Amino acid sequence: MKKWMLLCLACALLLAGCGARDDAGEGKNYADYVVVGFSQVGAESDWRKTNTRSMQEALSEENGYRLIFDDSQQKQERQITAIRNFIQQEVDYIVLAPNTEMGWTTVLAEAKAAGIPVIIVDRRIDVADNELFTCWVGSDFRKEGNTAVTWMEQHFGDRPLKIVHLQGNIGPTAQIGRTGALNAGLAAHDNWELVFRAPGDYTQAKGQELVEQLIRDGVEFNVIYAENDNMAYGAINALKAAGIRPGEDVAIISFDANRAALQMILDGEISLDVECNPLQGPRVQAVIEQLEAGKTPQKFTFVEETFFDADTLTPEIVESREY
Ligand code: GYE
Repeated sequence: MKKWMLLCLACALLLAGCGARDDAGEGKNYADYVVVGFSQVGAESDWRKTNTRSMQEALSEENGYRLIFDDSQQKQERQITAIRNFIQQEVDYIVLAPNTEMGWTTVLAEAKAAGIPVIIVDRRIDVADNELFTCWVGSDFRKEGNTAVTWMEQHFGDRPLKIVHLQGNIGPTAQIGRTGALNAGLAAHDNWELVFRAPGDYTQAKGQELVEQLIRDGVEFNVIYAENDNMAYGAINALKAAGIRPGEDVAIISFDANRAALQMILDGEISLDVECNPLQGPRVQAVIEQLEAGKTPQKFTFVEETFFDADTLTPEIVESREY
């Protein structure tokens, strides 16, 4: 082997050795990072996947974090197990996107006893003692639902509505708020009739299945109120397969406002999409930075949200949409 080749080989071995020096990489030790355990609901929707990505990007090694990610597959028991694992691993912070509101007291008391701050994101938790968590960052789901109901009042007027309601899984704040608003709308309007309601668990497959079944059963309807975009996509597929025109024969009301759904507004298939902002990573990062600096973050922070329909949406907005 030539001299320069030997030199290169020696350098390569040296570099490989450096990389293996510790498992935190780049010569850093675990202690150099802020370690965060994040218990995520699942990967049921595009919103959720964007939310996970936002958290991973903000709490990255480049930014000084070690993120331990756990996907609970929409099961609260799995989230409780994940939190106990985080406590055992002595993480610096726990971030929890709760699947449901109820049932968190015991495990959060364990985190508190271990001295680990808990930041709640997205949906809220219902605990008697709000000192069990440090703060919450998320959306005002009832307001989102109210936005949809007001829009329906203004756009449908006296028209008789036969409404199909696809709910999320039962129990999370997102479902409670969006369902609560529709219930208020139903109670306030004699021309609004609920012809079907069932949980579609926020998934496209379940949304499609439910609407296919309704069509097979011969149920008549002219509005679908889907509590997220993925269920709306499934519903639209089912309608089209049966020769029913979304946006013409049946109006679609949805939540989240992912880019693909906004495109469907431009295409005339979705009538209204109420925005729900999944980009919570930088907000959680800001909260942790405040805590690291010994400051007290605001207890509840609502993210800003809007809505989109054919009157307000432009192709430029769709193109520039981050998710
Ligand atoms: O609307 C839905 C997701 O909690 C805001 O959960 C979130 C909801 C969101 O799966 O797509």
